[in-house]
Amino acid sequence: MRRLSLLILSLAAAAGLHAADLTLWYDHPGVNGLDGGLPIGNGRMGGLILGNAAAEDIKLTEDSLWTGDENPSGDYNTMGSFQMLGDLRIDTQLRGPVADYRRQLDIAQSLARVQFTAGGGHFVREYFCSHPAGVMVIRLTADQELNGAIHFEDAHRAVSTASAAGIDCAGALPNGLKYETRVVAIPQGGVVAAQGGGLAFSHCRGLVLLVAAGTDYAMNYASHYRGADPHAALEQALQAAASMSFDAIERRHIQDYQALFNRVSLNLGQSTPAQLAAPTDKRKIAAVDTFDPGMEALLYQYGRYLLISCSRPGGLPANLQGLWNDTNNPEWHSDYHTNINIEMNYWPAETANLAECHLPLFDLVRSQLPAWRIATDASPELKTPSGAMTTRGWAVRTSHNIFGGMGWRWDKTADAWYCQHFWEHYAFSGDKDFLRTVAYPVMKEVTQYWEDHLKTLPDGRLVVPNAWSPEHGPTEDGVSYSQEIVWDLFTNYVQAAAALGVDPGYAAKILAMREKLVTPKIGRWGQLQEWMEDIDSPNDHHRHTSHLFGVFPGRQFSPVTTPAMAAAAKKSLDARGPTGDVREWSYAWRTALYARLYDGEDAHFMFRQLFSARNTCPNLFGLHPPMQIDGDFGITAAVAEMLVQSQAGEIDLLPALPRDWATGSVSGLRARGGFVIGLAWKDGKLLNATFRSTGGTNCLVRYGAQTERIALKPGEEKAWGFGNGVAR
Ligand code: FUC
Repeated sequence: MRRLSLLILSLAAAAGLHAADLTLWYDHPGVNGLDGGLPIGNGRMGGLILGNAAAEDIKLTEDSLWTGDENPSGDYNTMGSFQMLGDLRIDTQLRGPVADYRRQLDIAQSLARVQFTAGGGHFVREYFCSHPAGVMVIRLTADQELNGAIHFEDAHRAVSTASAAGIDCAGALPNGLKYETRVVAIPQGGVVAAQGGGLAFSHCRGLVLLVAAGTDYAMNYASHYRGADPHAALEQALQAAASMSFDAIERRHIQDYQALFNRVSLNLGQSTPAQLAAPTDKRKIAAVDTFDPGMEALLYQYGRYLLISCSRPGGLPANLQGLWNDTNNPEWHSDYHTNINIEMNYWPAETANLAECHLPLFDLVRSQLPAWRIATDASPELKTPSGAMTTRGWAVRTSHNIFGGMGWRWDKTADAWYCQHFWEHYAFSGDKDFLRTVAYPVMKEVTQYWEDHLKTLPDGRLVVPNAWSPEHGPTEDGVSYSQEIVWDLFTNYVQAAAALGVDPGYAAKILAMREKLVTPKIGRWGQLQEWMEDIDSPNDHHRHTSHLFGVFPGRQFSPVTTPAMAAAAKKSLDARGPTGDVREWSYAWRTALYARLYDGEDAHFMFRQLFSARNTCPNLFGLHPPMQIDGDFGITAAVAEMLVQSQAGEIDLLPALPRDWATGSVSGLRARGGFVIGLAWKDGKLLNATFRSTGGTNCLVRYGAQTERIALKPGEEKAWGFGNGVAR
């Protein structure tokens, strides 16, 4: 690679962000909450904006509003469920029919907006949910007087009271969880008065609403997952917000949001004027078959927008619906589903430069461990191969809540899958404090669990006993999904111990055990076997691709290190195909798998399926019902895998660039080892690359057959140029 003395091309400029490409917009209100509402959130509190002109109805949520408890039975029916907080209704008296309607979500700024004309007047509504202020803010403005009413309808029938200070609604769920919602209305001109549990506003030039909500949930087993009554915190947040101007709260919100969002830009080319002119719901359908570069970049960035909006330090992690809900009986309880879904939610966190957003997952898992240990120790299903009850470590079922409660079948190796996330957070950042104090204790405990629970076959090899390849096939020893996850755990554990310079003897023992793990075989039709016996069918189009964990998100197999296994994985993946029992998250996983197998065309094909009406709603959420948000996050992770990979001890540039993405640029993608990467390419050839060290000092860079070792000082940035471009 030739070093450029001058960085000719500024990657940020090359990215040429077009505001139109970062806006979802519609010419009509949303029909239902989850599939039509535009999601806003500040990590803890969420809203779905339907945008009806005369009668706005915002579906409000708070991430800790859950029924359920520790659920010792493990019965899925009694585990509890994520709830809806309530409906915030804004009724406006409009004269005449509505015209020139537009509803939009600008993900470059995290602002939603509805505008229309009616009765000769022009009306605008702005909505955002501020993380620093801890409140949702809504502003109504018009070029004529605003008159109407505001009501909050609690989803659990708690009664609202109203006074000049606003609406207050406090209640408790059957599990004793206390919650409260408050709405403050600040008129510009005109008056606001209490009326029938709500507020009436009249003769206003504008109206600002501040909404705050909270519960007494605490992520702490010792306090039975209960903490302070929410009232005081709500009062404080509302008073602070009310003392600021709308513009000042909005400015602070945008700054806070953009500090995360602006870290990554992606440009895959220019959409046509016709594509840009189409509303998002129509545009996305067309994008299945006709390449729409702006729409593809939008879907990538939407995953980042959603993660910033629903997973902020101090709050709970993204659940099966992120942070959004429109019912008290969501599908699958809107739970934390361990056999793909919650992990997929966090696949983009590191590569998409949102590492802080990963933290709620670690907080929740650690807070559940005392309860999970008790349940694990008590379960006869989790005896060791010698018949003893568990004494070290923990396991987790397929579903869990936020109170230490779990439901459905044990997902035997999900404990080790969770450990992968703790490890990855370190692998990208090199943060030894995090590794020492947070990740390593969790990883070591789960390693000990597997030290105790692996079964020795007569030939001395080790298997996970009685496991299930998620939701597919028999329950038996040595299924590839579980073998690969334990391989991943042991590999990461050994590296973690070495990085910290601790437990060398134990790490050596674990490394020796890893070498004895049964690894997947190549079967009769050349496939990577899902089970120890060669029973995979080439006609099986199951939605899960669990046996390919070792390709992605694992790192056991790759075209460079294990070409035969990579070829077998490709056979399996091709056979699973794009049709049959395939869901939006399945396409995201398949996209990432093809990317890891250096197959940009198939990756891109799978990616585009997410635009189809069969897979996503008009608001680009996973299809409803059952609504799941995992695919939105999974696809963001998969796009990064198409552009930069770093799992194999080297940084691989443009490993799976599809033909349609011939010319483009990206900046801000993170790579393991402590690097931030920017790339620009043209006609399928790399033009230049920048590497910024965030702690990393040395890495091997691959571009096709070429490799080069680069050295950087922490904080240093270097650029390489390639003239007219170099082919991979
Ligand atoms: C996965 C799927 C299920 C369901 C669940 C929430 O485990 O296999 O079908 O979508 O997620």
